[in-house]
Amino acid sequence: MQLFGSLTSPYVRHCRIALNQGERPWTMEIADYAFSGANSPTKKVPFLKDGALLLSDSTAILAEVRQQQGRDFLASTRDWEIYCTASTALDTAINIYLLEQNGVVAEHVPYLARQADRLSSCLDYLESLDVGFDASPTDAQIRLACFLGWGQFRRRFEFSNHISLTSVCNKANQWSAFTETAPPT
Ligand SMILES: N[C@@H](CCC(=O)N[C@@H](CS)C(=O)NCC(=O)O)C(=O)O
Repeated sequence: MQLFGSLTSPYVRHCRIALNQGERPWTMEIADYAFSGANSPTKKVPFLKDGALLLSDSTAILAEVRQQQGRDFLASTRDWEIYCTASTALDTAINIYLLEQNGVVAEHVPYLARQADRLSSCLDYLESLDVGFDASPTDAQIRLACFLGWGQFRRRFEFSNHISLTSVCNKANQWSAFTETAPPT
């Protein structure tokens, strides 16, 4: 089983955590922009190859990995809501980041102002859900921690005034499966 991606991607990080929790051997293959563009239909990372099987989105990868492990992926509607909201916030933050790297300034584009608003309202909403971070965290909690960790790593957004989100981050940073997959500094 081969996971293709970068060591800085929060989606790849979530998949690495899940794969490390299982027994099956797997390898991490570093894929740059050009490689993912040529080898994945989504032109994104992560993607996974397992024999003839190709999975090109972290959610499909996680569903498959958890099924192979005999574990729940997202066991409740509340878990889905947390996972999807954290993923939307992450997509939004990364979209703004990549556009800025390409010279697009958010204030000059109305849709990007909406994206910035979306990121802010998702942070407030996730705070209100009081998600927590268990000793054996759910994939909803892991996704939220990967999102917040990426925001801190890239200094893309601030949530120190969000008590519940700060607590998720602090607890995740005491979990070895999370710290072992931290982006390289
Ligand atoms: N929905 C995808 C999102 C993956 C994603 O956005 N990956 C970023 C890296 S963190 C990427 O490869 N972006 C390249 C691009 O947008 O061209 C998933 O969950 O796997």
